[in-house]
Amino acid sequence: MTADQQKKAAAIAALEYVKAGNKVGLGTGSTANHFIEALAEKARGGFDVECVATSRASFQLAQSLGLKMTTLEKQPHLDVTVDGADEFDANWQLIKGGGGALLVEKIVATSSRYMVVIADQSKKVNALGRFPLPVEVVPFGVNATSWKIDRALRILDLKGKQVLRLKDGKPFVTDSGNAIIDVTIGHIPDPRRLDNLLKSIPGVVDHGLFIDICGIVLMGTDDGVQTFR
Ligand code: ABF
Repeated sequence: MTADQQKKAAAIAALEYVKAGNKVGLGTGSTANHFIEALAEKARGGFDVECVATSRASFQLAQSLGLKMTTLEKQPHLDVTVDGADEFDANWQLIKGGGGALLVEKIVATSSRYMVVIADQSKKVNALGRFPLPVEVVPFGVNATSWKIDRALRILDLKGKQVLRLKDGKPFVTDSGNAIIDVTIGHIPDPRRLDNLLKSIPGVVDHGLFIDICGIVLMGTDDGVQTFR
């Protein structure tokens, strides 16, 4: 099975966690796109759901496929969110944000009773940190914020290489108008402490560590979909 087939298998398996009448958070990225397509197909058969998207891209895809869309303003409590991830560990802690939608993804996931993560096998790690940690920052004073991120890492005896994310040669701008610094750390022994330290930095809007947010991971493998809960 290719990674994409594994993603699709996990996405289809996630349909089981969505009940008729649910308010559903739709993730962002190629795995989440498979889920949006599968959910839209089910909805065309008369399965009634209402969805909130985590990015403009997911909104456009879902709407173009005929899914009924709403907003978190109108529906502040969702039943379930299904989203991809860049990494997950044995405790279902995640790194997300490779696609740049981490802030809205975190707001939507934490507004849901349940978060289902769908992934291919490459996303499973023993310890988080191989994937560069995306940190969403206010563009004002970005170098000062970067210095404070370094200081937070030093407190934990970690070293991180920071790179301002670019798109077409210009700083990447998130759907919320912020910048992203990708921090390559390699190994994050205590994701919870790093979560707290990063969140305490003025200028850091949020970051890609999702701690105690995910309820279940569905991972596509060559031998079927594995469930971690
Ligand atoms: C989003 O998409 C992100 O938080 C994560 O960065 C990414 C996963 O990408 P893909 O599903 O394309 O592998 O969920």
